[in-house]
Amino acid sequence: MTERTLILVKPDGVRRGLIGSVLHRIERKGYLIQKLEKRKVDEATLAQHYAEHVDKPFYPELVRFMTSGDVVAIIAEGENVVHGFRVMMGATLPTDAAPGTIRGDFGRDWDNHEIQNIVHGSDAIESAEREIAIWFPEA
Ligand code: IDP
Ligand code: MG
Repeated sequence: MTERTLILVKPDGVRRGLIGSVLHRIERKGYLIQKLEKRKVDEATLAQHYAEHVDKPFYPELVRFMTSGDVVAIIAEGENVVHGFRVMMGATLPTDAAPGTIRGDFGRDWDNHEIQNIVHGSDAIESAEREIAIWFPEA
């Protein structure tokens, strides 16, 4: 089976009208968009998705940010798409993210404790399958 990854356009990306820009980059890279849905995420789903971060000091801010508006959940498909999308995404901190990456081109620091970095992408094949089961149980 071809590799799949879970991508989220986070609430800042949706609010700023960047859904199309993110989709365009996924498609022009040659990856296939297999599933796509705009929705709100509740705290229980987020706790599953960010299981590795629930005990971190920044988690409350992360919840506030991720529940502040709609997100777009995407399954993208292609050879090496998990690593490939991480490369396209750029570093976690938008100010550090290289120009040419999604976070580097569209992100910046803002005057609060949130890291508003436009997108999420699974960090390994196992995380991708775990996250896909959370967001798209039928897939
Ligand atoms: P990643 O999204 O690049 O994989 P992670 O370290 O896994 O980065 O963190 C997940 C998400 O949690 C980040 O994308 C960011 O939105 C948020 N986050 C990470 N560290 C902090 C922090 O120190 N303060 C606020 N939010 C953070
Ligand atoms: Mg991560």
